[in-house]
Amino acid sequence: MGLLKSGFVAVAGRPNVGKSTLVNALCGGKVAIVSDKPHTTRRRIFGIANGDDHQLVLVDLPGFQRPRDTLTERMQKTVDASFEDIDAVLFVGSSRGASSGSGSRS
Ligand SMILES: Nc1nc2c(ncn2[C@@H]2O[C@H](COP(=O)(O)OP(=O)(O)O)[C@@H](O)[C@H]2O)c(=O)[nH]1
Ligand SMILES: [Mg+2]
Repeated sequence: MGLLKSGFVAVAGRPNVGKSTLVNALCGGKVAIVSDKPHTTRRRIFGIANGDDHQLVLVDLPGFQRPRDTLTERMQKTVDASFEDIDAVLFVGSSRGASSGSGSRS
């Protein structure tokens, strides 16, 4: 058996751009809630994607945002702290024409 490569990958980007959808697709099942409401993912969610020679631990995060109340402040702190323990960042951008997701408020 060959060497198994593994690592933690943070899935980051603005709210509502499809981060949770991507995590579910890569993991082959429903790991994270997908919603057209921004701020559905409020905590880190870990999904595992297995391949023949690799295992990715995908960390689905709340979207980047400018904190405007206690909830969004806590969510942004979760995002900031998550970058300390990971090996790579998978940045997800919106393909809907705007530079940020429709859930962007700032
Ligand atoms: N058109 C389109 N919509 C998508 C795509 N990926 C996700 N969505 C929709 O965008 C919304 C937000 O998705 P979600 O994964 O919850 O975004 P998150 O907030 O970044 O985790 C949902 O209504 C999804 O169905 C995509 O590739 N194309
Ligand atoms: Mg999400």
